[in-house]
Amino acid sequence: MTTTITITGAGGQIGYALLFRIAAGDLLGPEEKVRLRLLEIPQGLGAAEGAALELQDGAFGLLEHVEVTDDAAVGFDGTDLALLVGARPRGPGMERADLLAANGGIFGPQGAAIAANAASGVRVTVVGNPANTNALIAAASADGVPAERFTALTRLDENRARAQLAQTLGVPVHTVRRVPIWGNHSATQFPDISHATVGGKPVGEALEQIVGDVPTWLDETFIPRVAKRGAEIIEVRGSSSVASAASATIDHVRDWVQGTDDWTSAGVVSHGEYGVPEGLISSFPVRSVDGEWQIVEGLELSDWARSRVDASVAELLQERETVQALGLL
Ligand code: NAX
Repeated sequence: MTTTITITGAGGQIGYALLFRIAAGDLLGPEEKVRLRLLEIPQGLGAAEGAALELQDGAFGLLEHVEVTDDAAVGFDGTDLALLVGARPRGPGMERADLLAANGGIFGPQGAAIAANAASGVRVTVVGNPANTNALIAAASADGVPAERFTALTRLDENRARAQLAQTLGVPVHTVRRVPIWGNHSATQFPDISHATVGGKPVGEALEQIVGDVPTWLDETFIPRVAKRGAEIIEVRGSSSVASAASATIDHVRDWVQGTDDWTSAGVVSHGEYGVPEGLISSFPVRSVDGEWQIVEGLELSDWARSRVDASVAELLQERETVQALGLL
């Protein structure tokens, strides 16, 4: 079988890191052939075309076809998986409302183009920031496509949180499970360790032995470190997260398509779960079952955790109000 995958912003950094992982079979496994559509704006076409030449030179057995375009109708034609990476970055002096407006001008038309051209079972993953609200705008513009097919990437935040916890505990990262991100992919996000396990056991006691006062450690060390990891990478590397963001995108889409054996995190549409207002695209603990994300329900939230979730959801609501006032919803 062959899957058609569209990557917007394919001429950018994350796009470049994603393309070769996908062509190598990291997303859909060693049996599934892929057809890639690289959608760019005119200024980015050269970089995307160069990447396409390199893909050719990679001689990937699974790569059936690569097409580079700046026409959304062509870019999303028959697509099964749309990875919306290209976005308008925040410029100097740009207010948050300006940023939301500029991105609304990208994600609204892309949502409409997906509805008009993509395969009927299309799954959309928004990476470009502000990812949750961009996904909301795209979903609202995609008449006839269920909102459940539009998701925002928060897996990088979860991977960062699991890695920090593993490092603190001195255990391999794969043994750390159930560290969901709640809310917005922003500084207000809430990486939640209340249900986390290490090797199948709750982390509580082991963590207390190492860090002492766990609540203080969460407030002062863990949560700020995870939420500000992007800034830390920029400071150390001199450039934003690229390969880790591409890797998290692969994790998200692979799990969505192939299923999960435990919880993970994704920005998905709320139907009112945990009191998150209906229609918002918020990060939740999720499982993927039969190709669909399901929110893990019934988890206890302490008053402290509740206030953290509420603060991030309040930010999402504010973003929704701003884009509504701009006429983008
Ligand atoms: P780059 O600036 O390297 O690449 C962006 C590319 O998008 C450029 O080639 C540009 O020409 C293209 N583009 C812009 N508007 C477009 C449009 N309307 N249609 C198609 N292509 C368009 O940025 P990069 O480092 O690749 O980051 C991409 C996005 O990911 C940014 O918005 C960034 O903030 C976001 N991130 C999101 C993360 C997440 O966890 N959700 C983490 C990583 C990253 O920060």
